[in-house]
Amino acid sequence: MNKTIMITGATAGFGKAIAVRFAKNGFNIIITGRRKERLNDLEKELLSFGKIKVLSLNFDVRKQKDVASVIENLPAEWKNIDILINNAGLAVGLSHIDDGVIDDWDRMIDTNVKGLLYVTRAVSPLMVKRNSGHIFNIASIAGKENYENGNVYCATKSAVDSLSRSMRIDLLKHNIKVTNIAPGMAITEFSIVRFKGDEHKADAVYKGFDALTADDIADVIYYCASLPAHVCINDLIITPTQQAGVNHSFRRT
Ligand code: NDP
Ligand code: 8X3
Repeated sequence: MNKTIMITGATAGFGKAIAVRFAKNGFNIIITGRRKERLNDLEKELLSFGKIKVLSLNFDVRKQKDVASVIENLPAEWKNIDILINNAGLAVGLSHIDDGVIDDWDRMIDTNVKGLLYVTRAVSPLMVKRNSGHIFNIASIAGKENYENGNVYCATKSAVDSLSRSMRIDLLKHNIKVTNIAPGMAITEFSIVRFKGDEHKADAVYKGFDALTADDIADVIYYCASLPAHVCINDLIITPTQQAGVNHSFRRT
């Protein structure tokens, strides 16, 4: 029988690449996100890979009641979630703390921290019930180190790191693995979102630089998910070869 993976934020970037990687390897996939059209297109693409099932769930992780209701109302056959990828997240803006944009702060905290908690609160009891599961939290190197103007984004990703450690402790007796993934710079829609649609600024982030791709992260996650039942990778930092931390990158001129 196929295993089931649920991925938050599957309409772009890491989430989409993870969905494709697992679909090609015979998993049934639950894809989620706010952009319905993109979910529809991805559902078609995933189904084209063969004998798998795909369920699209259109919701905003910041809306706790919606998250709870969508998971509670899952058809029985979809309640056996083997892997949850808490991936939906974003950075919005770059500014010093004394000049921060409150709405940007709220969006990051509500999505990256509270949204991840709402989804985990809804899905983890299904795993506890089955005494089995694997939760991946997509954190960031920005949660391990801080950079100027990154204040609130860095704080949300430090919170994800911390929650991964707590989840591992709390879910230990239920045989649930928790893996924290901390990528460095990767080309996705991340910078376009951070710069609120300014593609020129977004492109400059990756100039002279071989950034990670979403497929690189999907490969790493697939590897972690493929290990024997008694092996759990707790925390992984993955950077491009040209990056040694949030403040140390080598760029070709
Ligand atoms: P993208 O912008 O390409 O994808 C982000 C995904 O998150 C989209 O599918 C988006 O879907 C979803 N999302 C955002 N807000 C919400 C919401 N409120 N409710 C539901 N879904 C939401 O970025 P990445 O793939 O790069 O980012 C994925 C994760 O990786 C994020 O947590 C990010 O912080 C983290 N990360 C990214 C790095 C990078 O350099 N790219 C490095 C380290 C970590 P939709 O808009 O349709 O809702
Ligand atoms: C994204 C990585 O360094 O751009 O989480 O903040 S960074």
